[in-house]
Amino acid sequence: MRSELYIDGKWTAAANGRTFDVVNPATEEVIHRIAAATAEDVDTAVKAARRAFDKDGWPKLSGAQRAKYLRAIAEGIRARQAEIARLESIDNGKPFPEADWDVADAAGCFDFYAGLAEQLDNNPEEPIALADARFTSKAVKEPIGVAGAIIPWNYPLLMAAWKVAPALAAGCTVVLKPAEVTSLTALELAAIADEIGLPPGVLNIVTGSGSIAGQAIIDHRQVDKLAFTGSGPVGSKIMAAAARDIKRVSLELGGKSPFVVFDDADIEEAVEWIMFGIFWNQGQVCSATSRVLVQDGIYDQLLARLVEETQKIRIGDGLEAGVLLGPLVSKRQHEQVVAAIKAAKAAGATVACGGKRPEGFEKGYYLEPTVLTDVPLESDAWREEIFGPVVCIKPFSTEEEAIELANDSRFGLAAAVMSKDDVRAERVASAFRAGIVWINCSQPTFTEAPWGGYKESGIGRELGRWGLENYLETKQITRFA
Ligand code: TAP
Repeated sequence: MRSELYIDGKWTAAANGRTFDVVNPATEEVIHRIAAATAEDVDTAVKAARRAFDKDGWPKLSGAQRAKYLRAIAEGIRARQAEIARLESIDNGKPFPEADWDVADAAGCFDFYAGLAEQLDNNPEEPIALADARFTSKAVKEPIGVAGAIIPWNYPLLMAAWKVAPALAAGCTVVLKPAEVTSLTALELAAIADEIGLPPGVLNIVTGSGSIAGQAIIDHRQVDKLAFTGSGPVGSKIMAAAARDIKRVSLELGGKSPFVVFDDADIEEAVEWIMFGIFWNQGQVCSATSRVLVQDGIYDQLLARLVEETQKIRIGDGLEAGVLLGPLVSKRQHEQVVAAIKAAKAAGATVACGGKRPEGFEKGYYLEPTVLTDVPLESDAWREEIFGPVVCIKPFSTEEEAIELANDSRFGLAAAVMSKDDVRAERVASAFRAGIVWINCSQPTFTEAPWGGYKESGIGRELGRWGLENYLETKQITRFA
């Protein structure tokens, strides 16, 4: 396990020598200590990234040359997939098979953006037809510069890949801050970048707190672009900081995504997707379909099956074979989710199952998967992101009512609909005010497809070619005669 900052191609302690503890959420034990970056460390990292961009020539490499580095990183991740997945599981709590999946996905993300980096060479400029024939014009794409990336704890390595891969493919250099509670695998990414010979300064990883290291990144004048995934309040702070010197910003924030199930749906299939949509990763997923709306013809039967299946979920340490639900990521997150369930009950909701620490688990941040009914429409449980294994389920009668309830949210990250009637499913999909819509499923995520939200769920799109655009400027070059 690495414990130092990775700045300018070197491993280094924090300027003031401070460290923070890494806690395994399954056991509550301190398993490691990591350097806590200061503003001075962030400044050193940004200056290294600046030099790598302005002087050392990273953006001047061809896309094909950068692609070689990205593919080598992907290979490096794959070569240690099981080891990295194990670290992810003991750091975040997620079951090992989920962590293993994430690590493979992160490698795939580097491969995908290697392909897009190569394509930049094929289309270096776009001719523009002008009405005035005395001029000729073209548009070219150029990297923005130094990107500051700040990521959350729910998909530690994958979120790093979603930021670093497109940024490096575009020709940007990066200073990345992982979440304090899950920094281990970002440091492994730095180790891999180092091993494959990524030039110094191109990727810098500064571990530490949001209020010190994160704030220093967003405040730094020499950072050109901020890419953030996390909570709405921090997203707002980032936009405000970016406004001062007009940094480019992309934000992927929270959600309270609806899942509308019509009464022609297969109940068993619906139950499976509902559970996947809220219990995967302990429900700590920005796009989790946490508000389930079920047409009244099948509501009672579906609820009974959902409760029955939810109670069968095997809870335990993520490294234990067969475990489907690990602990929540931290003590703080556990307390917040328990408080949200308590508040839901006080507001009138009924706990159909779960809602408490499972029996036999004295240690670890465990929580039973929870189904809430009778949740008042105006309550926080219905409106605010809980970010835990807690689903609210409600009946509806008509398609219009379902759409109105689904869209009645300040968020708009994702939405799902299930029906055997394809025309209806497409109609509802187009009525949803959300950036990602799933028909007859929930949560599948593809590196090739755009990811991001409407309304307060964020700005900009990650993944696919849209993810690359996040790190590119467009320049117009016009010639007279
Ligand atoms: P945030 O505070 O938003 O943390 C996300 C990242 O931002 C972390 O790396 C964090 O660092 C950093 N950060 C915090 N304050 C910052 C600042 N002033 N300047 C720059 N960076 C800063 O999320 P959280 O506290 O971990 O979780 C709170 C809630 O956010 C959760 O309950 C959940 O509802 C939501 N959340 C949403 C998502 C997604 S994917 N939408 C992901 C995680 C959490 P530190 O963690 O090191 O302080």
